[in-house]
Amino acid sequence: MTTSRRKFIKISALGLGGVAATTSALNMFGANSYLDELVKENVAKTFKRTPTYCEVCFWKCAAWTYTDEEGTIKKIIGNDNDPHCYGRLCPRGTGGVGMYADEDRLKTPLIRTTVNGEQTFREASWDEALDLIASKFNSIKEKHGPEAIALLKHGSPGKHFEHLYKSFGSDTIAEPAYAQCRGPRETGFNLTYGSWVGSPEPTDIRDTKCLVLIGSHIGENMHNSQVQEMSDAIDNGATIITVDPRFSTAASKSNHWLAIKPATDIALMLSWMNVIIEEELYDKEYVKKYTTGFESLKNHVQTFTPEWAYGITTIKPAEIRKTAREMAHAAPAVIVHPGRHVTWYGDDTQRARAVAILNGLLGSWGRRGGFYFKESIKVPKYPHPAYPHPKWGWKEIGEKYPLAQMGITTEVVKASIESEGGKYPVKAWMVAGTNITKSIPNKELLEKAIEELEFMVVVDTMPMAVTGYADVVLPECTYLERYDGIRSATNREPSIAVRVPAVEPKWESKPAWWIAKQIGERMGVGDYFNYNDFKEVIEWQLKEMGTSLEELEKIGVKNYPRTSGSLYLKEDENHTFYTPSGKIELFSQELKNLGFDPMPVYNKHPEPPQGYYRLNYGRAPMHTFSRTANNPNLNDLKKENDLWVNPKVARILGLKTGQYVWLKNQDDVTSTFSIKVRVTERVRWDSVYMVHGFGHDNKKLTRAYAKGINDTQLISKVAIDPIMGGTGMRGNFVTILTKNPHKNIEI
Ligand SMILES: Nc1nc2c(c(=O)[nH]1)N[C@H]1C(S)=C(S)[C@@H](COP(=O)(O)OP(=O)(O)OC[C@H]3O[C@@H](n4cnc5c(=O)[nH]c(N)nc54)[C@H](O)[C@@H]3O)O[C@H]1N2
Ligand SMILES: Nc1nc2c(c(=O)[nH]1)N[C@H]1C(S)=C(S)[C@@H](COP(=O)(O)OP(=O)(O)OC[C@H]3O[C@@H](n4cnc5c(=O)[nH]c(N)nc54)[C@H](O)[C@@H]3O)O[C@H]1N2
Ligand code: SF4
Ligand SMILES: [Mo]
Repeated sequence: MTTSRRKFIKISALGLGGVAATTSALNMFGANSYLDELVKENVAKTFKRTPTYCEVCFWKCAAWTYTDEEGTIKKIIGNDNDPHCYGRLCPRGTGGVGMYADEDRLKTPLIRTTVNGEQTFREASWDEALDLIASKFNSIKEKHGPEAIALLKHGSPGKHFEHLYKSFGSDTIAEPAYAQCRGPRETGFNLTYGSWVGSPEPTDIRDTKCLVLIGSHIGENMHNSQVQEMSDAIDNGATIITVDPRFSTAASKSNHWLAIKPATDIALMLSWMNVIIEEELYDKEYVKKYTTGFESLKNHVQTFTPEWAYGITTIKPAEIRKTAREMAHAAPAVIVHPGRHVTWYGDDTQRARAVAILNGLLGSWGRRGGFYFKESIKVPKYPHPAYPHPKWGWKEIGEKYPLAQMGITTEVVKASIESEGGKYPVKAWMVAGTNITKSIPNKELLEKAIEELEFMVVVDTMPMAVTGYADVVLPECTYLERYDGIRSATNREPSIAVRVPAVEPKWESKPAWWIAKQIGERMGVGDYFNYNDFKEVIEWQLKEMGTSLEELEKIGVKNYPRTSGSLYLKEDENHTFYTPSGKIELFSQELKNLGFDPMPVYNKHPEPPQGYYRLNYGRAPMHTFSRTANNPNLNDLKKENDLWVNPKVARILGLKTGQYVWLKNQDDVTSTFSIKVRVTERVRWDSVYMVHGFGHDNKKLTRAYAKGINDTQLISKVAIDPIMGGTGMRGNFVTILTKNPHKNIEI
């Protein structure tokens, strides 16, 4: 292995070069993102620092915001004591100041109104907007019950509105970060180990000898501490095996890149199990002691030989055997990574089960270099009256999916459409910190639901597409301008971090906690918001935890010693798993009882018709979904997405790198905007690839408008996971148009 840590980390350092060169607030430090101690010291001497945790993605790295005497934010730097970032922010975190600085931000509350027969927004005072929301919510509550008011949320603001909702009696809550993201993996691992994977994943990458990434593109997917630990593992000689139809950044750092045919991963994993069992490479002692169903599994995978899998996956039998042996050789210090965004083809819980079972055979759960036993610390609940009990909520709405463990956004959408005939009619939405029109596919259904709603509120920082559908839009201030809940992190050791405002909120923007309290008071549930400032809540909680806000303002992050026992299983231990059998369930009786396959089975998925290519999508290291596309710092680094096209395809269609094309999918949905072609061997000939989050169609996003294509627009067909209701989004096929299909439309 020749790859050095520096080379790997360069993915982000490169990005930051761009930030430094163009953004005055950041260029003082030159092109180095990962600042050395000297620079940190100098900054500390010159500027005031305020603790925060980053909100540019869900990883929530703890950081310091440095401001000068005028209150200008100069720099955001990772907190050295934080296990999420080890003192280093990713390019997005460093560029987070752009979220604050963006002049396109929402500035005042807005209320939908009609002027000369045309619908538009007018600016409104907070009082007017909040009064309107409270009276609408109260009247819907009276007419249909509080349950009819749904919350779609993501990130920190969601927590405050969740409290508001529970206070007035609604548990109709869902987020795209479940059914469009990690849901299937949580259900798959829960069935197998009796435990969610959770965030951050308790993968012991630092000490691993073999890391297997199945479509998990760490490096482009900037899971900060995982990226850093993976660099260390590479330096320490760990074997990296990447299974991806695309030559990802992770693939480029791998010893083995298995360029799998899309949608066939379960076949590959079944054949790995076949080799591991046939060649008796599994951890016999561990399997005997901790698992149940081994004999059934052995019978099940008997025919799934590498030769069988070759015909399905296009991966050579010798390569399958070799990689299976390498994993077993490294075991138990091996991680078959659970991935995160796993809603691909509708059989995703079963694929997650296959990942979980492989780890079970290799004995990596609860072992050094495999998965550690995570721990967090409980933040005491600020006292408030008991919540009322809703008659129905997310669970009932999603009752078709027996193993859903959180709200299913798409079921909430359906429950909002009368003709879908649901028992649980939803009449109003609050959408907070989630850009659902870009994160939930099937636009037609979404628009139908919104059309039928009696009332819709959006709380965002930016005029994202979703705000265009609202009756009332509320401007939240950014994370740099507010107090927020204490971040209690789950890692090797527990830790907490605080978010303290570094600057005053710009314009009329306000924090979510304040908005929630104002609505709560106007709705008559003020008792649940028994504080004037959220600072009081944090102060009380920190005091209960034996510390103080004063202390946390000095240190930002407080680490606590473990109290739950060892990080790994001990030799003489007899660990009980939280499954019905108390063991790791290779065979799932629970699935069988519900009528599902008790062990994963490979089923063939539809393939692209002639002239069409599978639409594949992923992440770029300098952007988070759609939320950063307009961020002045990050937009500088990447303004638009491009379409990866295999040279073979480019030859047939006569495409050249740099040329703009449009896409049309199998349902005749045509992309509004065009995308720049990038001809590259790094993508298979049967797929095209783009980064998610571009192609914004709101002109108020002055930098991001009309730049690139919105992948979600082309995802009109989905495969629903029958076990937990996840939305499989990778079964859409596109054809490439070289001429503008919207000649009459100005774009
Ligand atoms: N086509 C397609 N769909 C996907 C994905 C994909 O790759 N492709 N990925 C899926 C995955 S993995 C996930 S997790 C989901 C994520 O889906 P979303 O949760 O919708 O994620 P974002 O696009 O980041 O939307 C965040 C929204 O919050 C706003 N925002 C940012 N900060 C704040 C704040 O402090 N306060 C408030 N009130 N608002 C804020 C942003 O402006 C933006 O509108 O999408 C899923 N959907
Ligand atoms: N920079 C950055 N980092 C992020 C985010 C972000 O927006 N920006 N979002 C965060 C969030 S919420 C999430 S959930 C994660 C998502 O990160 P991951 O869990 O890593 O995401 P995926 O989108 O599933 O993975 C995309 C990869 O899967 C490959 N792939 C596509 N089809 C197949 C297939 O059939 N088989 C296999 N084996 N591979 C396939 C693609 O080529 C691509 O390389 O990223 C997180 N980190
Ligand atoms: S990984 Fe990057 S964007 Fe996400 S919280 Fe950490 S610094 Fe922020
Ligand atoms: Mo996600």
